[in-house]
Amino acid sequence: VNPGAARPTHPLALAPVVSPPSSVDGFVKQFLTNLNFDQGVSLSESDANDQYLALAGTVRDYLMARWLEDQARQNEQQSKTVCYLSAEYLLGRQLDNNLLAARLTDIATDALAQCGIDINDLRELEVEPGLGNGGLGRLAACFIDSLATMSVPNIGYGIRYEYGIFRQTFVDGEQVEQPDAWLRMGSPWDFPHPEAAQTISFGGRTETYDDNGTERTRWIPDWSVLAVPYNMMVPGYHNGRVNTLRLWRAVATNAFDLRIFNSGDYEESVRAQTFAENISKVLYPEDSTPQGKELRLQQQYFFVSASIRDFIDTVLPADYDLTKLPDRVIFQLNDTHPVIGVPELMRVLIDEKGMEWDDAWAITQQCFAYTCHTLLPEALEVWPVDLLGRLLPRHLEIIYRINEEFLEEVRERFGDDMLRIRNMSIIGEHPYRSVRMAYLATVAGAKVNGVAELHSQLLRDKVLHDFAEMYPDKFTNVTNGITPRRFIRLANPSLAELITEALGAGWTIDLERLRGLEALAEDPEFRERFGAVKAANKRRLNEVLFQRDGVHVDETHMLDVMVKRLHEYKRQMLKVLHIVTLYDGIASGRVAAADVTPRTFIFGAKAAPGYAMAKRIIHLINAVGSVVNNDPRVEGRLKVIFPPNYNVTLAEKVIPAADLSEQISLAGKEASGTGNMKFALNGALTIGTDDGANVEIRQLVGDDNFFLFGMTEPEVEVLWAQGYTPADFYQAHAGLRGALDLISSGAFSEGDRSVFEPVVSNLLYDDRFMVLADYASYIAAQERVDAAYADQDAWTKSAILNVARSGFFSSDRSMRDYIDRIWHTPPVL
Ligand code: BZD
Repeated sequence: VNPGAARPTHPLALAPVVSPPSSVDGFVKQFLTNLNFDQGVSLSESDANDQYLALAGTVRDYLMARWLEDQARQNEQQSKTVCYLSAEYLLGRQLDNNLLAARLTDIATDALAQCGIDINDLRELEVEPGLGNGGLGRLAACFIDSLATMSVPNIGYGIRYEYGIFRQTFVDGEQVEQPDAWLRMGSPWDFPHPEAAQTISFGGRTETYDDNGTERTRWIPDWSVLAVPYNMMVPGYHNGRVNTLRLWRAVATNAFDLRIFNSGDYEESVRAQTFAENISKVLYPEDSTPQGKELRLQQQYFFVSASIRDFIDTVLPADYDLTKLPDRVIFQLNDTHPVIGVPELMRVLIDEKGMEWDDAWAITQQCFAYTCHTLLPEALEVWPVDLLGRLLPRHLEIIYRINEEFLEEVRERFGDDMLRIRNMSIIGEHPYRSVRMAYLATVAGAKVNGVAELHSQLLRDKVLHDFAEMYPDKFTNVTNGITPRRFIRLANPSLAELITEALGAGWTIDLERLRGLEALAEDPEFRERFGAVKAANKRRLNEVLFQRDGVHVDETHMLDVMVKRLHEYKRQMLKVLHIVTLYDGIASGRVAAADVTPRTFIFGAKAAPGYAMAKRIIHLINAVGSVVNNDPRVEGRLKVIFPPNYNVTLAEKVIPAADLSEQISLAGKEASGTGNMKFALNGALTIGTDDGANVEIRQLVGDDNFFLFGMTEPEVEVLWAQGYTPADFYQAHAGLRGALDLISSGAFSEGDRSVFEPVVSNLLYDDRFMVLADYASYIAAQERVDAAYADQDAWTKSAILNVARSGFFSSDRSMRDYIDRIWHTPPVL
């Protein structure tokens, strides 16, 4: 709104925004307009990237009217909004998703064909925004898709990293990281709004002052940056709804320029600019061990402060009574990364809005809820008090006071139990003074949830035990989910069509309807068609991988897939030991190649660049692959494929082709997993431990349709308590000995025994994640897999039952659970 401008009088200026006509002609016209006027080229002169950008712009134009309307309507209705605070959104490609949501896929395809363009050629140009590491970031993307589809008011807040997750390449089998310059060819899906920028401050000191007789505190920061919002559309599926994802980019303030100008040092001024803009430069690629780096804390505060103030200053009306803030917003904390928002909201309410501490705290406690995504103690984020106090001195003071009052409450409740107080304190003392962000989130949040039943139980019993005792009602579970739009409709169109034919439309937004497929599992004709879909998906994968990496997938093989971040707790090593065991059997002559079930093993995994053991395991997988794939004795019956740079785009091709889903983490370590759900919903059978959401998958699909192996979480605890000696398991199992000895011998490293020695000795003498303890059980389960796969018809029946019984894992259901148990945010229709 331009307050200085005269009221418009032209009738068009008063009319609502008009969408282009939903017809091929309408689309062609809009596309050409964009090509000419936005890209500045004629059709005949345009290249594919021009066409892609114009196509994206056209899709955007169709969504625009609803986007603008929905924002206005939400403000009018004063609805409660879910502000999802997440440092990561692993979105995947946008074009197809947005075409699907807006029912434009066929129109766009025909329209482009009439312009002489094959839309498939343009699809391939899109670089996915990889603004996340893995499960946590992908979950955020699924959730905002579901909220839009359910017409629930939501703003996703995050960071617009200039470089997302690194591009992985292999050089001689070893991971080499390349920067992900995803913005290089333009970013047609987002809109910068520099006029809505927020100034975010850092450093400096605090002081108290007298405010008409009351002592108040103010923060005198040292430096600041601008947070510029970039808005992305989040269209709901076939409901016309368009929500917003608002990602912040750091830009230097004028103050920076001024300082430089005054100092007369031009180079210094440019450096200062770079310093400010570094904040949103790159996604940290560590997904489990927080690095405690100052820049990371700057990123966190940067986006959280910008988001909270954006909501208060620009989404709420100017005169809004902030004591009613909990009626209008819930800030959902996606892990601890945004938890600095807690003292930030306190600071805004007290220092800027003049509220009293107790009132501000009562409000804050209703405005936040916290989702925990881990069980690994080393993954729990802590910030050194020194660092936090230097960067955010006022926030540290506020955290101290929250802690004081909290510990007073603990004393009132449990008495002067020093051990308990030390254990529950938000401030840890060892090995250095630090702020425990998970504890701060737990104390401040209205609710705390884990991401699968088992995980939530372990949070209550172990990780946050004392807190659960103190606040039993705070703790709840919401099992993760995945969006069926992207991971069935888009990723597996042949299956989607078969399902629609069988059950009618409607299942895409009501996934429990897949139950209707149960009866069809008994129908031989349906089984045959289902099997044909799987085979076609294997052929499609073969084409993709041949194009991409020059490798072939044999469609007669069982496709055995393990795709996820590389981490020792996820136990890719167990999979390697299985492959080496099979290979050893053939190479030693003990097993005839002809007796081995033909299998292709597909891996996809990025290792954090600083995680040496994970990188060695990647090297080993590639090394085993090049030996196994080239040994004539294997007769092509075993094949290992490891396409580099596993990402959402590749997942969409790999998962629908899989027969077997590997979910083999050590019990009690994988909070939930979400890949496991995608596989089950695409008709793969799972081989898995009793961990994370595997537990719930198995309960739903039934034991007959799931290959369970390994210790349970309590059994893991018992073995640890007894004192675990992995070498005993090595001694006890000839197959395991054979596999480890073969790796040690240099068979996969051209005779150089030193290359994989650290991997083997780590397993023999440490083995934190008990790979050796579960080996025998895993191999036995794989033998059951082989036996089951021999009966293709029975296998297909199981696969159908997996699909039919996994509707629970729709992220629409997750959203309903969050709404019922935590948010209480009705849809706005
Ligand atoms: O979150 C994952 C868990 O490991 C999975 O079990 C779970 O299914 C998903 C979704 O709940 N956690 C992550 O992906 N964590 C990160 O990516 C991460 C990123 C930065 C810092 C710490 C963790």
